[in-house]
Amino acid sequence: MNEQIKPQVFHGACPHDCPDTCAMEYHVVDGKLVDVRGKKNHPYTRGGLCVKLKDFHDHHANPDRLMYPLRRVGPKGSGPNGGNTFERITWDEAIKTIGAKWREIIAVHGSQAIMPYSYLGNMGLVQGINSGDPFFNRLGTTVNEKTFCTSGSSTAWLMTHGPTGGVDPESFVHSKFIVIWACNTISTNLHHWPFILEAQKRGAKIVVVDPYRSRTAKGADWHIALKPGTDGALALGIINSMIEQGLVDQDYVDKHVHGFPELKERAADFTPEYVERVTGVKADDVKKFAYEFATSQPSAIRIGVAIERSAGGAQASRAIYALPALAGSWRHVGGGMLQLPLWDFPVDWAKAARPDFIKPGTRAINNLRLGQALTGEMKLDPPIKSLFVFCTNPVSQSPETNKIVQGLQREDLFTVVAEHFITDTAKYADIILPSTMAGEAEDMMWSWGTFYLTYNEKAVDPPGECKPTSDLWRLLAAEMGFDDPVFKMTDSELCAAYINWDDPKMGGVDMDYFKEHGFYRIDVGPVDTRAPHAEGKFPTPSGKVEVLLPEDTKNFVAGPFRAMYDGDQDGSPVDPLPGYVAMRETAEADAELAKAFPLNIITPKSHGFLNSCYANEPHKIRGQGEQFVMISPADAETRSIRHGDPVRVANSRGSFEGLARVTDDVPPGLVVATLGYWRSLNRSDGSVNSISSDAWSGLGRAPTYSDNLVEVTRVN
Ligand SMILES: Nc1nc2c(c(=O)[nH]1)N[C@H]1C(S)=C(S)[C@@H](COP(=O)(O)OP(=O)(O)OC[C@H]3O[C@@H](n4cnc5c(=O)[nH]c(N)nc54)[C@H](O)[C@@H]3O)O[C@H]1N2
Ligand SMILES: Nc1nc2c(c(=O)[nH]1)N[C@H]1C(S)=C(S)[C@@H](COP(=O)(O)OP(=O)(O)OC[C@H]3O[C@@H](n4cnc5c(=O)[nH]c(N)nc54)[C@H](O)[C@@H]3O)O[C@H]1N2
Ligand code: SF4
Ligand SMILES: [Mo]
Repeated sequence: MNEQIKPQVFHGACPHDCPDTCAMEYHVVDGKLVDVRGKKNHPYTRGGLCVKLKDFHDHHANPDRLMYPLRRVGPKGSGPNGGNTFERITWDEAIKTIGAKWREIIAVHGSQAIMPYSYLGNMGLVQGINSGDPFFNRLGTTVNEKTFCTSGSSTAWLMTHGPTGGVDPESFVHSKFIVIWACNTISTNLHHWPFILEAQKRGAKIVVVDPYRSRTAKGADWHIALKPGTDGALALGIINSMIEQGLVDQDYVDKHVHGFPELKERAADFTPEYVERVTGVKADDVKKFAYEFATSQPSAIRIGVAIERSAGGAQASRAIYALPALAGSWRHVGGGMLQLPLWDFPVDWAKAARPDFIKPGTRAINNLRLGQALTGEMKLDPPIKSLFVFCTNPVSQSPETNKIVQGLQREDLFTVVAEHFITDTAKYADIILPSTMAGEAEDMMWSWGTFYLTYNEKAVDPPGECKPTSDLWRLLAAEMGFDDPVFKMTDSELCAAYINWDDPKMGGVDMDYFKEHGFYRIDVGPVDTRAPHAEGKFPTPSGKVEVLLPEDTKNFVAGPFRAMYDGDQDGSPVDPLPGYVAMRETAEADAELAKAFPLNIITPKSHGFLNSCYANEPHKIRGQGEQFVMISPADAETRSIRHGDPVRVANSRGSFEGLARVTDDVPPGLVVATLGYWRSLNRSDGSVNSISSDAWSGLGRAPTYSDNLVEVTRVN
């Protein structure tokens, strides 16, 4: 950057699906984005961005970026890598083509034959995941139920604690015993780490519960390496041991926990010895954890998303959520549980997603079942004839991607993808629409990892013919003849409209405050004195932590991301108590399957990518390394695999290839391959989601990414 010229500085908010929601600065010279930095005066970001975003301005200028609308020419599959061939068209042609095609489909099949498909590729209220809901709900399309992430954890949380954020991540500096449970903080929640280290400096012990030695496990004082998917048994074992050792804060439990006697009975079977057999964690360690967690107050748990990714994930979450209440941790500043601060945000989700536009009886299709929906495996009347994808890349990120690819290749499917790049998904589109990046459009960012609401200014004009997502809905609404006021609002007006300014948590600030300061910490109480449940006050029907649910509680799917839609809830009965549910794919459940595919695989986030973003940039791939498969020395030896060998990971759903990393960071029986790599850029046309299953994990219809068996072989 030329230091001579003083840049113009604009407020930025990282748009990614990341708990940190960094406050940024866009530096602009002569209308060009020359630098993007972390905001120094932000108490959480503290001036630093992560390795993914440290050259965000270059990302905006990536020469591979989509600049113009494209239309497919020739038959499907006639382009590179089995994708389509495209030619440039105008926006006018693109919108008219979409309108004409949709009118045709609606005339024959009805509007539910069209399905939007989006996720948190952009989290913004104006440009992100839910931004299309008002338009698609008005059009009467199938509702896209979104449960990629945290739906199991959130369903369990709402059942147990009600809609409140829990411990402030910044209050962790006051904790004395910090448990990071199924979270790889150093890679996925980087800006929380300094608060944890500060607590450590003040005497706290850091414990990581993770099946393999992640970066974060390596940085902890104590790594508890349990078998994946056995968290429910471990948590119930800790409860059992707390009771046996007389460590329960009975006064807190009597006042603020509903169902303790029943939970005690449930936990009775989970003796430390039994738990050792199930989880692989030594009985003495279970007892030690129970003792230290209960006596080192304040104790706090940071739960990660990965907890929900196996059959019993949400049931395990409920058991973990009980721990701070039994230990009385909630009494203290920095004690309790951090799930998602998002529940406290004064966002008007109903205004943002307009569920009132949904006609009664409209169906919902879950985003993890895209392959089934497109291939006809899911019986649908009408079938899906058009798919509109934005802010997500299902061919990389959804389970059972071979099935999705098969569906996307249907000649009779009209697919539109709004994107930055020709991704693994976009390459199968009929129409591709070029989208703006964060510095090019105005937005308002909530957070699922901090209590800051962050404003994102438009710093530069979009390059080429890129348009903000919000423009899509204006253009398409005009094309489809909708004149509801929401489709005529500017981005500034939408930013303002989606916030409940009268909520006391907004502290009387207004849009002008954001334009001046860029961010605002919602008023949930000061970091250094905040103990939201010292006196109970849980926002549940009983006002208590509900470890025991009313008998008639039904499975429901939680979270604002599912379009606030209540028409298609599951309704299946729920175990009134937390519990341990074994994984779906195990030797016990299916000996034949386990014989063919003896290894369990987990596919956590890559350090150097943000989901599938950046995984097409050569320098980012160099930093992260090509797709690798971590395998234990014992499992490598029996398969004649040496460090660095190309290997194939396969099961009946598909396969992918990567380089073996033989390491005792993973225990025998387990392999680890991180997520995000594009299948088209991998050694073979496959990724970690070629082998994953589209089975739900139970409560909240969460995915089962950690609950899959595979075999690994050397590729000659
Ligand atoms: N660098 C980077 N950061 C990211 C993302 C990214 O792609 N890259 N993605 C963002 C998104 S969308 C999300 S949801 C968050 C997720 O962030 P995290 O919650 O940290 O999720 P993961 O990295 O998938 O998994 C965290 C850890 O859980 C472990 N794990 C897997 N299965 C189990 C299990 O059954 N039990 C236990 N106890 N542990 C298990 C994994 O080994 C891993 O080390 O990260 C966000 N931040
Ligand atoms: N095996 C396995 N699979 C997983 C997971 C796992 O742990 N293991 N994790 C799951 C989780 S937690 C999640 S959250 C999902 C995430 O899945 P996705 O949300 O699909 O993940 P991203 O790769 O971030 O996809 C975002 C896409 O949106 C595009 N995009 C970004 N901003 C914009 C914008 O403003 N406009 C438009 N039009 N496009 C934009 C990006 O270019 C990118 O291609 O993946 C899930 N898949
Ligand atoms: S991806 Fe996360 S850590 Fe990186 S800049 Fe964005 S919010 Fe911050
Ligand atoms: Mo996620």
